Amino acid sequence: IASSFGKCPTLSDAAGGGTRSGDWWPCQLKLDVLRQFSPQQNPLGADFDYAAAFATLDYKALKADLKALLTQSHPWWPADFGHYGGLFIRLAWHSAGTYRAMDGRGGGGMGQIRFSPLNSWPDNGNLDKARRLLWPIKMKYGKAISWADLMILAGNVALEDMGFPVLGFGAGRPDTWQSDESIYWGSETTFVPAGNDIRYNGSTDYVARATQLEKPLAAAHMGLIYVNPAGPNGNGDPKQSALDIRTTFGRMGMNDSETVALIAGGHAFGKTHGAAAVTVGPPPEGASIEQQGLGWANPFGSGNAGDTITSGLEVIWSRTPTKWTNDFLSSLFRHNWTAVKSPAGEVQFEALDSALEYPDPFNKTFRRATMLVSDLALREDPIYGPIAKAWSEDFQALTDSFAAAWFKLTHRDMGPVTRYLGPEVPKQRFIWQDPLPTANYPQITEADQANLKERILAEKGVSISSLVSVAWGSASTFRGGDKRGGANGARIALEPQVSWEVNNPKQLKTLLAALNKVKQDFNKAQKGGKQVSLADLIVLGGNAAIEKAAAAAGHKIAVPFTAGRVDATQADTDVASFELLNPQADGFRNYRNVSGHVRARTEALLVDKAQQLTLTVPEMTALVGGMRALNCNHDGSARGILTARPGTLTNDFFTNLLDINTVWTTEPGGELFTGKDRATGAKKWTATRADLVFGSHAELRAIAESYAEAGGQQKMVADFVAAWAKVMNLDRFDVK
Ligand code: HEB
Repeated sequence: IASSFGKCPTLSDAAGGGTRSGDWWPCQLKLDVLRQFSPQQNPLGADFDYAAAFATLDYKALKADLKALLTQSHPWWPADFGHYGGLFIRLAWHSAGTYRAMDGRGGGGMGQIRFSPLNSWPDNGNLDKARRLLWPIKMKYGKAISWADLMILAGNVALEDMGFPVLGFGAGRPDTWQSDESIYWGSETTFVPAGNDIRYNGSTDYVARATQLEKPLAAAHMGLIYVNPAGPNGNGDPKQSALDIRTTFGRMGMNDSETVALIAGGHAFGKTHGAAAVTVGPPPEGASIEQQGLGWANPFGSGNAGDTITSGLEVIWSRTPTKWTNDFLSSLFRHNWTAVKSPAGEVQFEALDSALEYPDPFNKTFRRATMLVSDLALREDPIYGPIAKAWSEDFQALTDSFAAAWFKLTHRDMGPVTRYLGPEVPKQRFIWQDPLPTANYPQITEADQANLKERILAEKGVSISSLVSVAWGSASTFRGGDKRGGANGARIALEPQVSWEVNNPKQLKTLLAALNKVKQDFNKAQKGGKQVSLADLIVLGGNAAIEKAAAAAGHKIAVPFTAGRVDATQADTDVASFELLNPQADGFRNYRNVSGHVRARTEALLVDKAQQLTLTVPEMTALVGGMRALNCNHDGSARGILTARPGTLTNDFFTNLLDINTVWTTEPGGELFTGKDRATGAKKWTATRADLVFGSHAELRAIAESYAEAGGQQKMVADFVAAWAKVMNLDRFDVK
């Protein structure tokens, strides 16, 4: 693959063919990630409201249809053991399992497994068949159920039908209609198992490297959901497999017992497929047109049923592969295991001491017990071992742990519980949901808001730039990937955010003290029980400052505000998990953590942050211009503050950046720049890459021009305010 990598053998002179801009200049800053999922691309319409469509769904009927499908074996893809349960659990798990806690991207929340590269990852082999089996049901219920929800629900119904007590199901995953190109899946140009693992810097020291997996990746190889089932690079070593499992499951936010629960729970069902040493056809994305989106055509025997080749491993874990029992774990500890080869030649384990009592899926014969190398990891690892052993003798404990871990796995990327839909949302709240209290008191009125804004601006030690910086710091932790973060909860006043360098803790604490005073005074004075939260005051303070700064530039504007935010408690805030929201860089506040990410360029990190904030290219541009005008650098530095009147909402950043009379030179390191007067050589400005990119990148410069030219000032203020209000409300899933 490597020599032809990136090249299509069929030349095209149509529809985007030929040598493109990105081929000539592959290092160009890529803005495309900010142009994804535009409403115009949604065939259901720009105004499609999934929650409203879901409300019309006959949920019971849908579940009954899914249940019936499980045991209706279709001859084109017959069900193992007469039950598709294992296949659908694997579909749900592989949908959700790409989630990475570090950047919140991946996961099942957008139905991305339908698109490349995921639809064609080697690890997702034959899940195309699982989706085709679901198609008649999707077709029947139409837009009332998204693919993203349907794939997870199918796993849940499969578990229920096989006797497992799931905790519940929250729907609410609207579909996307294209591949999400914002996700960094790694830099390798080959899929597992041929990987030259760039993510491990090429290291084959499987002990040392396990903890050094490139961030934010959560898979051991390109093309895998987590780890190679046959051990690191297929080396057959269960103990080393455990190290990879710990790192990768840890990267998705699972601890040791959650990890054991997930693997032991999942592999209680179904089987693996490696009937013969035959190479299957290309995956869906590389398959020929007449295959209609199916891939991995299997030339062996019937090509399906007992002749199926998926992973190339041939394992039956349990004597009861279609029932929830403890047979997987009890078998794991009951038997002695010997390394053998699957019919396809892959390393796996077999219990030579086992009776022939593990059922063949089709021919009514029985086999000996078998396990994957990665399953043996649960027995041989010194931490997993005791957990798994205890559960092998305590079925209830395994059941409870798997139920909780499965619910977390499948809902982790959905954000606040206010996004969950449907009749099966569990009442129980979990710390990983970043819980918020409910506001059961009357909200502040518009008159209150006006008074509060005046009060805030009158506080001692409060400045325009501190108000705007703190409101930005509060709201801009939001990540579109998993909908975590945001201004609601005022977690910027709690650990760890209150101590983050990017938040300028000293300035932050001063401002929080002032806002808390305003909060107390207001709430004490209320007779009708009305209250204001710190979270609302932080946003209101930012808005007040922007209105004042716009007025100073001659613009009378009102920044939209929606009250109703609440204040979280420290006890409801998982510090380690929130630390993952600490930005590597925040170009909007000219911040870059130099000890953090080493490879990405500063301007790429700005675009990455803008993508998390679901911004368009013009929104990102207007926000940077405005934040510079408002003097909002995290450290109060003058970098990129290209204005003689900082704290006034002007378009000065753009007019001065585009001024031909300034000549820019690089400081050593390539991160900082000095702007001098072309004629006199006098030093005028300093700036970072997150500033100068708006003059150097042709498309960004084009937008910068639109803010610098005649009428640009007006436009800049309007666009800044709209984008600002959008960011402040990114997490307000509680508001219709
Ligand atoms: Fe699994 C299957 C691996 C985890 C669930 N897996 C499977 C297979 C393999 C695996 C290789 C086979 C495929 C074929 O077909 O061939 N896993 C694995 C690994 C891991 C896992 C390596 C990590 C360690 N799983 C898991 C989890 C879950 C699961 C976590 C859930 C929860 N799986 C599963 C199922 C199945 C599988 C259910 C079966 C499917 C059927 O039956 O089809």
